[in-house]
Amino acid sequence: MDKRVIVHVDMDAFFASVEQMDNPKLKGKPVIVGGSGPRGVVSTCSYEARKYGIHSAMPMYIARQLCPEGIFLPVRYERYVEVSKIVFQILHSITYRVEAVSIDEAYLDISDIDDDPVHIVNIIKKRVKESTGLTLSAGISYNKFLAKTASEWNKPNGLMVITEDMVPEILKPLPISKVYGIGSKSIERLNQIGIYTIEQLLRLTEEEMIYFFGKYGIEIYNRIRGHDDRPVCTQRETKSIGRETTFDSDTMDKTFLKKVLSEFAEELANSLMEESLYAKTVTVKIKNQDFKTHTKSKTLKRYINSYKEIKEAAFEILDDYNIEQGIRLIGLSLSNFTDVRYEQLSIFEWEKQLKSQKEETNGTKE
Ligand code: TTP
Ligand code: MG
Repeated sequence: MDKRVIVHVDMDAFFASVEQMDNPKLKGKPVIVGGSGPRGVVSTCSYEARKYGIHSAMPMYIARQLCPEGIFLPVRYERYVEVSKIVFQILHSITYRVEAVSIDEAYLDISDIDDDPVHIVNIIKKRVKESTGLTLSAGISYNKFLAKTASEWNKPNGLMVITEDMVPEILKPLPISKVYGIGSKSIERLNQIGIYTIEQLLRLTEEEMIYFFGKYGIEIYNRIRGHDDRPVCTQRETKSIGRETTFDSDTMDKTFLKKVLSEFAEELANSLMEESLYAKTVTVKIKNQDFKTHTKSKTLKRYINSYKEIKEAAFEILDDYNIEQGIRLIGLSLSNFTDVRYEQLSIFEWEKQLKSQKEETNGTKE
């Protein structure tokens, strides 16, 4: 197999950075985001606060003791989701091969993009900075484990490449906790026999690895030697997405039903865009006065993702439906997905576009 090009990106001090962006007075200050109750813990804190020894999962009262002058803020999860969506849209504009690991972390497989990976990552960083004001750290390598190791290398705002010739030397000093697949129980057992670093772990034989890690032994044995075949999973768990509503009173009014369907179509189109998916099957669900449910589906010749196309397919289904009694509920759903690229601009086109946007903005300011 040809060597892959895998990128791992992770936003820096994510929740705290969003707070600092939304309130610039907080920039450069120790900001701690977390639970406010008596048993609240730190979700995260700004790099300024990390200097005081504060970190995620630490009880808030300890953080207050360590840094009384710190700015302690509650978690505004919805706001972070909003920002996360913008970041993921940028990632999806580069490739559809994006695996979301968490709200602020993703893997990208850019093996099929014929461009310098560092250039691509710099474009991602630049775009994220321009759209959200935030920085991220990125790692580039030929598998997931090494890409993640690289992104953690020089946070914040880091960019690190791990090439084959750097392995395993670069991994040797790292603590065993950095190896994906080694849980806290195994760490404890290994520490007990004096193994703390990857360098020490590299001395174990395959049999010994199996003894410590069971069926994952060989996987971990290979991983610390720079072999990791885990794919970047873009596969959707989602089999269908849909919206439905029950009316206060039953209706036979087609114009009204179409209005409801077009609202649903708009929401569903947005969801597809966010996840860079296309759908091929459109289904309208109707529950009648007599509580009988009818579902009518239409599988199209091609994959669609726009509001207009979804709406038109939904209207066609409704037009074919003979309304004989009052309708209690109507729903619209999409299934049969593919994650083909959606109108992906090449990186160069995209840079051109950014440049012209900038010129336009500059122009209007003058
Ligand atoms: P992380 O990426 O682990 O942390 P971070 O982005 O704050 O900092 P870093 O620069 O080291 O990447 O987690 C992302 C967000 O998830 C983080 O901003 C807050 C949230 N989070 C919790 O709520 N609890 C936790 O224990 C951790 C680790 C994270
Ligand atoms: Mg992060």
